Amino acid sequence: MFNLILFGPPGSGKGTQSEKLIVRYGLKHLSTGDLLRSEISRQTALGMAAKSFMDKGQLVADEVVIGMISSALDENPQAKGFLFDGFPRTSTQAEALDNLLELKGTSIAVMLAMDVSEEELVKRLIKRGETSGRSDDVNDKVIRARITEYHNKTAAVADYYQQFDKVVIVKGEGSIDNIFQGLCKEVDVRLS
Ligand code: B4P
Repeated sequence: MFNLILFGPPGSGKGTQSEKLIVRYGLKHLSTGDLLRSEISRQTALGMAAKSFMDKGQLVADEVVIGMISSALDENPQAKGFLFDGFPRTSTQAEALDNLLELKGTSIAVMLAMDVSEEELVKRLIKRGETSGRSDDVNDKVIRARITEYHNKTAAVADYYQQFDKVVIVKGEGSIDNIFQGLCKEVDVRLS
């Protein structure tokens, strides 16, 4: 199995690049943001509880997202590998993921961390908010809160994988295709 984490702050392009990477490498895409939005649109109890955090730009509780990922791993026993998008976002989530993968006899091959300036992140998210209907993209205050959550809780996840020498920083600004080529280069070295 080849398991990859696509890492970066909100708006760094994780969702955008994941769509392209799963097609190229045949990986199963697991986005906790997408899974949570699907729960919200189906108005499940989990979705309604998550929405109150997401609307404020805060992270959803670790147990909730770890439970979702655990179920998704069990539901895809035939996958040739997973692309984790937006997960793990805390050190607790990272440790839980390692344990879940170990139970399946596999591990994370690499974390590709997308580097994008804060100014560019805010610009992209405000632009997406004009058309996406996403409640967490519409105002500057919530966008800034998401970036603060990233610095306070998520950035440390890169340190966690750094101790195992699994982090590669990739340029996240420029054209979508150029960024994709940079990501593929890193995947290809590890697959060959
Ligand atoms: P996510 O759904 O993970 O979304 P994101 O961080 O906002 O965006 P992403 O980086 O995927 O950006 P995208 O490609 O869309 O999280 C949403 C919320 O869910 C979180 O705030 C949190 O509350 C909750 N959540 C999710 N996972 C969680 C977890 N594990 N634990 C706890 N809570 C969790 O790109 C953004 C925009 O930029 C798009 O409009 C795109 O078109 C544009 N763009 C992309 N690449 C570009 C480029 N190269 N140039 C210009 N624009 C570009």
